Amino acid sequence: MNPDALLQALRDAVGAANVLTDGDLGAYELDWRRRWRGKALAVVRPGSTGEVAAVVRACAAHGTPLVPQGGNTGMVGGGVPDASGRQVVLSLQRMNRLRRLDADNLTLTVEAGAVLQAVQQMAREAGLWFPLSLAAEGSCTIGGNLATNAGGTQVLRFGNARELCLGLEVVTADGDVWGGLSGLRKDNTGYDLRHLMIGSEGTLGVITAATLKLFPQPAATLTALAACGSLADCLALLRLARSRLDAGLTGFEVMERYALSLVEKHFPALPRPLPGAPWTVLLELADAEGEAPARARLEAMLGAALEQGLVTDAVVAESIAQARGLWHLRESIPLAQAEEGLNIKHDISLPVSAIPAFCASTDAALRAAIPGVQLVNFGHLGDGNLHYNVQAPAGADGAAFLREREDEVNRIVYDAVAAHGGSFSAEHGVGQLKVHEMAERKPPVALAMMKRIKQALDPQGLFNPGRVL
Ligand code: FAD
Ligand code: 2HG
Ligand code: ZN
Repeated sequence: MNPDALLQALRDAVGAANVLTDGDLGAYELDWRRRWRGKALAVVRPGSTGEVAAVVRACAAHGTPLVPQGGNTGMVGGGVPDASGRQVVLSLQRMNRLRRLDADNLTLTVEAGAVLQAVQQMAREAGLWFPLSLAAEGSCTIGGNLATNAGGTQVLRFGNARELCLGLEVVTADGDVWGGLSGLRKDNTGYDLRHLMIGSEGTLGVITAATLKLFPQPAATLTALAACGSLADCLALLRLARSRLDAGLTGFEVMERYALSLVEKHFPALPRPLPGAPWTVLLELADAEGEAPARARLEAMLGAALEQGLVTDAVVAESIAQARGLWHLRESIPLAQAEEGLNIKHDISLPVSAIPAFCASTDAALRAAIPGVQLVNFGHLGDGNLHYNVQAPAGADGAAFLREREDEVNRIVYDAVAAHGGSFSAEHGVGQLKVHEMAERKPPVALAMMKRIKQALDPQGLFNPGRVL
């Protein structure tokens, strides 16, 4: 590689002002959790698909790897460069335009760097709804959401980002543009390249635009908080909510007491209804019938749960502001953890029925191995997805704990996940965090097929090397 010649080719491709090499590149080089700090040769900010293709061709000609990056909110270190100083960060942030909104087709076509919240707003302005929602929505991009197949809080009803995408535009490792921006709901013409790209974490191509599914806005959305004595009771409440609210149930989140105590510690101004419960459930109901019947159904369901002893107390938000406050509590957990310091993250999925037994035995195994260990357990119970994060004993340094105990803790947690038929990555992806788990725990035949796909689509290893596989 001749760095000067490459930098000149990149300047020719996107204009000198959009090739950053000097000054503080920290925002592009350090991940959201502050766990991985890399060093980029340059950060390139193309403004169009043609410019992305030109950047890819320039990097290919110089044998220089590219790391696609959206909002840099990923949890697994997939969007930051390594420490070599030889990788180029390809930031999609300037590509954030709305291309087309087709209200009859219920689709929205948008560039990959559009921030998720802006995409939601574009849909809302047309009287429609894009339901993908997660706490990072103010800064994550739709390209990053699709590259990681993000989950979030509405998966129960609408599925992961994958289910919300009908078409993609992608720049390939040859610098070609695949124009797959279909708004079709049916198209069985060979292999589904869209689904291959979604969840590939920037290792197979650069997503430059997407056609997304929209939905009618619900007539009413209601949010409730319920206090439960145990995880088994949360599960019984989920069963009841599903049977009484059916497809209206859009969110079912759980938070263990310690997770909420971190929010209380770091954000003491947030109102905290139902304090002290061992487990707190956040439920959301989106209903086409309207506010009054929806409220009646939700209150009747919670009343039945109280009678059956599944919940000890519950509140239904009376206003949009109150509902936002309840969600704010839940969405502050990742931020409160970040304030507390590094912990050992596990984004796991299990059959929902296996979750209480998994937690009982794994909590006990961890407490036996590490006296005083603290568990930050919360997540999307309705999807069988827990954020089962392991934090150092009180007073111990988080970074040192991570360094010294991560392998041991991961073995305990991931062996238990496997024994219960679960997955070591539910929604955050593999990135650089779980490459070891992929090699060790993914079936060899699946790994071999993935490696062949990677080799076929990116023979030079240009896109995000060392990530995922
Ligand atoms: P980045 O972090 O920039 O990149 C993520 C990965 O995608 C990298 O491997 C990168 O190379 C690749 N990539 C990015 N853009 C492109 C592109 N255009 N083409 C090809 N590859 C690309 N995740 C969930 O699933 N559910 C949650 O509930 C959730 N909550 C979160 C809450 C907080 C507070 C935070 C900080 C993160 C949360 N996340 C969650 C993780 C993260 O927000 C998501 O993974 C998000 O989808 C990443 O989007 P991004 O634009 O920030 O991607
Ligand atoms: C969430 O659901 C995110 O809030 C973050 O996926 C999870 O902080 C985490 O471990
Ligand atoms: Zn999550």
